[in-house]
Amino acid sequence: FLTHPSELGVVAVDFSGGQCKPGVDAAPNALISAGLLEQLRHDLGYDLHGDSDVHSYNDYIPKGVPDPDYRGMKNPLSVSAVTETLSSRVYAQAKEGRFVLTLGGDHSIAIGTISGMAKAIRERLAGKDIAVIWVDAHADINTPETSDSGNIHGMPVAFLTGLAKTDRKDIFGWLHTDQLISVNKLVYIGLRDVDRGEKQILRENGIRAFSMHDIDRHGIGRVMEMALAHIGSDTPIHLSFDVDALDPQWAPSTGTPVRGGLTLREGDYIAECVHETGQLIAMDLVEVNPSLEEKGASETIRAGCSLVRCALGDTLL
Ligand code: 5AB
Ligand code: MN
Ligand code: MN
Ligand code: MN
Repeated sequence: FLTHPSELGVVAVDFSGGQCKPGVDAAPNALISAGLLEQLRHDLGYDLHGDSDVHSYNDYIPKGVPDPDYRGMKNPLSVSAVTETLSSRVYAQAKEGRFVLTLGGDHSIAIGTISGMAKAIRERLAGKDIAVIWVDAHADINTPETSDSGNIHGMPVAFLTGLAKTDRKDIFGWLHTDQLISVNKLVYIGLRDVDRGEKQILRENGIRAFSMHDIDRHGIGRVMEMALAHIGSDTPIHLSFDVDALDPQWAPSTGTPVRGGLTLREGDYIAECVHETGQLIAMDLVEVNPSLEEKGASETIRAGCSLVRCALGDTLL
């Protein structure tokens, strides 16, 4: 599905407005300083394009205008403006036929990355839909109405599937159907903290989800077989990896940690399996927050680097 499989469009998004804790905006720099891009270039042989240093997405936040809550959403204008710009930057990289690697930032940025990929692939591959594998402790499918927190990082999937909409052009009204994904091509892995309203949305839409319970029962090997079988071999895959899918033992520095998560090896295994399909076209790594649980920050960053390397084909042999 890629015309230049060894070229990487790197998008570094220093944005934290989808939630309330500062620090997640520092993750792209921390990951890059830890040597991630150098490893991809030197050890894995990728040609890097895009942002090798961090371009500030905060420049796209509308200045000098208030950003009041809208239908309970916090920072709606800012998140909408940043993700709209991000969407077009991801689209531009994907149109070149490159793999797109996005380093977040909080998970609201997936509204930009996935919409950009969906549109580019539809244009490049005669209307083809992309599939999304969402690895997370959370389902991030709240609508503004079901969300208790109002934090948009808990809502990206609702906007991307068209389950949530607004009639405000400046609040995600820029999302058009060619940028949306189908609920049938969405698979969750690692869920363990899903809100009541989200459970109803998952049920009503028949969305495929593998919770930690399923991983305990079947093992990660069988779960990956089932997840990939659901997607099928003819569909490009966007992997959106929230570091909080990992157990806090491996990734303590994140805004909404939940105990009982994936081991680092299970996380790496998910990334390796998706790589092996040859269908992977994009990855997001989000929710690393080096300023939380500072003693664990370097471990969390190391875990994040490992997940990205595995998704991009780092194998022992
Ligand atoms: B994350 C919660 N469901 O909506 C909400 O980290 C948590 O991107 C969302 O997965 C967590 O606020 C968002 C309670
Ligand atoms: Mn999460
Ligand atoms: Mn998330
Ligand atoms: Mn989180």
